[in-house]
Amino acid sequence: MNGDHKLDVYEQEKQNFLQHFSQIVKVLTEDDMKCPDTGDAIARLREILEYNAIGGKYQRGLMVLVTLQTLVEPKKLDADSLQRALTVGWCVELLQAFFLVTDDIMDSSLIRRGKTCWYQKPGIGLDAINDALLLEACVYRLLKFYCREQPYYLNLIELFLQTSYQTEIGQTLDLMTAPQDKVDLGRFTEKRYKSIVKYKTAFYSLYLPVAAAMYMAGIDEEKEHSSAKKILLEIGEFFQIQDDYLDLFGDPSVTGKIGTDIQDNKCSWLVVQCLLRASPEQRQILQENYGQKEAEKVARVKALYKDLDLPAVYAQYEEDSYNRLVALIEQCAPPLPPAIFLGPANKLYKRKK
Ligand code: GPP
Ligand code: MG
Ligand code: MG
Ligand code: MG
Repeated sequence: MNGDHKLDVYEQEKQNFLQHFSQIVKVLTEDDMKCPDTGDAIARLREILEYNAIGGKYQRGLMVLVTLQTLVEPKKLDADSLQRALTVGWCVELLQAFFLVTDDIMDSSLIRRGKTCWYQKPGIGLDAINDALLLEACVYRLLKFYCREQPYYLNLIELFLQTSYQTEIGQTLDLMTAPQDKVDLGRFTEKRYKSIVKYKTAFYSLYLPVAAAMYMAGIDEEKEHSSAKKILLEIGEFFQIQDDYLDLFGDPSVTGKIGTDIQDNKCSWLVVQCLLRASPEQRQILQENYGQKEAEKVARVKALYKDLDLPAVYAQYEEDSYNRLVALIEQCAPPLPPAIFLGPANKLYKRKK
């Protein structure tokens, strides 16, 4: 079900996608020549791009390209359209880099994509906030440079702006539900969980890349976008549940990051599931150990999750969720090709990073 036996179009396109990055950097740093007074800043921008946009899985960026190739027959995709699809894919990656640089500050994370988080680098610190703002600005500079003349230009700008707003609202919910030094287990409900992940993750990770490709293919009807959104937000919810599971049970050498959800008092899928199953005594253990940085306390919470068989609960959830998703795609995809949803779904389920 994870597509291992099929030709993986994502893997096939990855080289192509990565090769386009040097052109992206070139376009974004060209002012260097014309405007010598900002040269130092542009040199730093290059460094920010190379450190923070590279090293991930590029799934969101590739999704733009792969979706467009599914929606438009190859002979109608000329070289310029492909360049634009690669660029819009990089815009999604840069928006994500903007989110991650700031998210790591807010979550006090140490490692991202197997490297020190940008704000943790000596001499960077909170200047990383401005660096993140530059990454965001690059999204709109690229859209203008490559897509200004396209009929879908305004749709793309509005999509990126709207998605940023939704993600920031989601991050607000995430942070407000995880106050420092105040563990209130009553906040960690399934309902609150679903709202957080829909906004902080699902819009930007799934709907944004597919919707961008739909607009580029000339599909701009509300009806098609709302069915796509329905399916993609479902995949997005699963994607964050997986992220929460891997935060604690993933292998950092594979995920490239070290989990912080227990320490940060986060409304993680694991704590919500734990509360649904905990006895009063177990709830008390959670109350005493959650949301604190001491390693023994984190280990105590992890042991409790294992006592409650949460890894098995997760495996069962993954299976059920995939089956529900396939049914939803059958029901809601037409007239859009189901492949634009099955591709991302098959790429994400059973992932380990
Ligand atoms: C994932 O949360 C959500 C984001 C990275 C969006 C952040 C949004 C901002 C507006 C900054 P996470 O903290 O679980 O991700 P990770 O596990 O990768 O740190
Ligand atoms: Mg984080
Ligand atoms: Mg976070
Ligand atoms: Mg996480």
